[in-house]
Amino acid sequence: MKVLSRHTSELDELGYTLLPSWAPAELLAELRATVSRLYEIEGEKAGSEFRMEPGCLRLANLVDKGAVFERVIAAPELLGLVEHVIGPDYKLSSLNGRTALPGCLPQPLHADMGGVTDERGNWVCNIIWMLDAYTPDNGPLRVVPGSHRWRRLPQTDLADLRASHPAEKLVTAPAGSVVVMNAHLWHGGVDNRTQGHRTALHAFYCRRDKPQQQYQKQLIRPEVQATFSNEIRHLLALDDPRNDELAQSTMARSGFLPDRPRAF
Ligand SMILES: O=C(O)CCC(=O)C(=O)O
Repeated sequence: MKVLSRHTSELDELGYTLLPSWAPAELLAELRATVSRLYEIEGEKAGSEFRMEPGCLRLANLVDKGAVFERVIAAPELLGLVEHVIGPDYKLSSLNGRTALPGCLPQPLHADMGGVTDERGNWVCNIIWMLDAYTPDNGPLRVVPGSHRWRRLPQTDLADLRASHPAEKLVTAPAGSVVVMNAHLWHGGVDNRTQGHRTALHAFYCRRDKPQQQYQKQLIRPEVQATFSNEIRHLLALDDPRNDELAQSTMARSGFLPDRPRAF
């Protein structure tokens, strides 16, 4: 898969790369409409298949909830960047939505799944799709460039979530932009100091020898699974006995929210 060398160098050096205004307008509009509809339908239960987060709305298990999300998880250029980070042996770990509500607190800096690189290297990659613009005030992403190579996790003072890391940078960009991130990078959403909502999708991938954050085979309804192409089935590890075994034996992990046993 052909990917731009600027993005691959940024992923190597900084641990993330921004693709400004990347999503076509019609896709962005459909994603925004679908996410709003899901929040309305799911109400207080939104996000409950995985985690709730104070000050935010969340959605989980999105591949089950609209064919439009297949375009998010399987965009060829973006998968080329996932492959650059993790190698060719990757699968989707989860697809979630997250809306930072007015007044929400910053997330602690974290690495996704609480993971550092292992003897085979990187094993997590996250793609953030900005359905709203990320501005300095509405709860954008902060990152600590280069921290994906440090092989340790941030020590966060939970009593002072607003404390900034001396090397952190805010990632801001127009709606429709996409950030591809080596998810060992120290990162987190910051506080939303505006009156507006700020929504993003997180398409999260992991190496195939690691457990999925959300066990897609059990979460996605059989009638939806029946519509998938072979490519999507492979990406979701629906026919992969090793993935079934991994799902039996692990906790559902986020990176900063407490671990809990898998309910599914
Ligand atoms: O919503 C964002 O921009 C970042 C959120 C994040 O890092 C997370 O939920 O792990």
